[in-house]
Amino acid sequence: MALLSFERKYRVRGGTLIGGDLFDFWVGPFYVGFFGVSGAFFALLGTVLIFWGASQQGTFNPWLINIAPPDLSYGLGLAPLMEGGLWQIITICAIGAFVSWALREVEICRKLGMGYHVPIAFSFAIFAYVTLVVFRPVLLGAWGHGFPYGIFSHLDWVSNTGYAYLHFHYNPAHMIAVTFFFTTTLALALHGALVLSACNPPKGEEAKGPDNEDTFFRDFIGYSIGTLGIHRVGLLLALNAGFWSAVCIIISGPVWTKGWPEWWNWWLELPIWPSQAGF
Ligand code: UQ2
Repeated sequence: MALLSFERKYRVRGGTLIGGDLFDFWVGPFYVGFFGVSGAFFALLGTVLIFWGASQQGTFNPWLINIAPPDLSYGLGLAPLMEGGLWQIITICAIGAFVSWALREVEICRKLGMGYHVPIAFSFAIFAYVTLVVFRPVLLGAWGHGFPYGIFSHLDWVSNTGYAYLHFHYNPAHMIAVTFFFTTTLALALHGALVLSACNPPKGEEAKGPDNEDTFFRDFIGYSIGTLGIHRVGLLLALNAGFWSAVCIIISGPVWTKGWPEWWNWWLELPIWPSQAGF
């Protein structure tokens, strides 16, 4: 559809969640809405605060900037700006920006009469982030359990947190999450390769369609999941990757405080082993 007639059909009033007509407009190609304004506000404020924090610490080296959460001794209280308070405000800004972004997606879905799949998918990513910096710190009783905002510093946090449980790869939910991440890349590689192989032929050759795509996989493994189905599987795999990531970190500490390798002792304690039955 030509852009102008497309705009007449879809650049329509309504669908806003709050604010009514007040922010119901576009800036260039971008729909604004109340959540475009709130998103820009939180994103800008959070970014400015990161750079202001960096200036107070004396480095703008992007590898070394580090906005750390408060010391554990502050518990769930407020900390002075340069002792984690900045991290607390930036965390509020980040959550405000992420949630605004998701709700702006919802408003666009409503305008266009589409399903809410995209904002629901994004909400899983937000959920994983909030689990790291709010849910788990609250359950453990201190904001200091959140991760620091910095390139190397957050890597150090991941490493330290992993070693605190001796070997994080023995975390069963981590195993499930990793499996979903890998399967997501498998599915996307299959899908991307299949679509390009059919729809992007060399110059002069005709493009093939879904019949060829189906036939390739029926010849290959006796089954094709179909053009709609592959997207359902893809969404399911990706959402599960994010969800089990959140589960694997929320159970580390609040549920299980020992090393993860030891969790597997339940296997040796099953009543199927002679030693367990007293033989
Ligand atoms: C498919 C299909 C597509 C695809 C792909 C398949 C025509 C364009 C990739 C094949 C996918 C299968 C068999 C499922 C893979 C499942 C997992 C968990 C990796 O059949 O229909 O549409 O892109």
